Amino acid sequence: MDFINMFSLKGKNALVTGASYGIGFEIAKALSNAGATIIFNDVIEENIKKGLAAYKENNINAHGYLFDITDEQSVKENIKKIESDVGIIDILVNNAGIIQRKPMLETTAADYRKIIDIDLTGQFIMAKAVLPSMIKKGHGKIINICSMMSELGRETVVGYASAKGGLKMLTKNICSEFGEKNIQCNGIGPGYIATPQTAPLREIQPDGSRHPFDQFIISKTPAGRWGKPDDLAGAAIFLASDASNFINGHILYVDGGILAYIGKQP
Ligand code: NAP
Ligand code: GCO
Repeated sequence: MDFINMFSLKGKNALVTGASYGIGFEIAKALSNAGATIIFNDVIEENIKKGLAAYKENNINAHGYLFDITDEQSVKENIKKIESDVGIIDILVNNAGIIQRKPMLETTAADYRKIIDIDLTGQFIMAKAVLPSMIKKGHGKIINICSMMSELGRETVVGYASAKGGLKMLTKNICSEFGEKNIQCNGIGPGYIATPQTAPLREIQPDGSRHPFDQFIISKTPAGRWGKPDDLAGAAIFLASDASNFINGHILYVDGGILAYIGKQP
């Protein structure tokens, strides 16, 4: 196989969760550029419409579905529908997720459960729903969107860090259980990426200065900048393609070097 074909996703169906905008949208665009047919979901109908229009603007004929990744029954029904409307899913990107920033002592068990549900249990439910057809077809790629918080802790994100740490292990466990079936499950661990999720951390202060967290992230990132959603495109295409067929259970950090660095010296 020549090296370009190795990265080609022609003839593959890719489902990216929570991909009306943000990181999911950019990953879906990248997979489409590599030849895949794009399917995405969202929990808000209005966002599906906006997502479909945004894909169209980029000349992508995407298929949008309204369902919540935490609702096992609805996930099963929608995967069945996608398989009959579009075909078997060759690539699942578990991208949908939320964050809550609160000190641990103010975080209720209900807050914590909600984050674990959306950022970890939902990914299990999605993987479980697509695996039977992948097994039958004899191949499959699952990419879990992990985080710096799969490796590092920080104040105010206890539920998120617990979920993203768990997602790293869900990745390794799916690899362990289904590697023999020619299914690869890997993760992408984005650094700090400029999206609506991180907008509050970059808000300009009333005196016109940059948010202290914004400055902190720049000083912690050897690249000296926030990531852009399209910085994740190469990693996504690689892990979705045949080029990564013997890579399994790996988390590929795309973080401008954060995890390698102690931070700028004073
Ligand atoms: P975002 O801008 O907040 O987008 C998240 C998407 O997930 C939205 O489309 C959202 O839909 C969807 N979603 C939320 N709950 C859902 C559910 N129950 N079922 C289906 N869809 C749901 O976030 P992002 O920054 O692009 O992040 C995407 C992923 O990357 C997340 O897993 C996040 O944790 C991870 N990540 C982000 C960063 C970063 O710096 N931004 C870094 C590392 C990892 P609605 O808005 O319509 O509800
Ligand atoms: C936060 C951020 C992070 C990032 C990302 C880092 O409040 O610390 O939102 O958690 O979004 O996951 O990789």
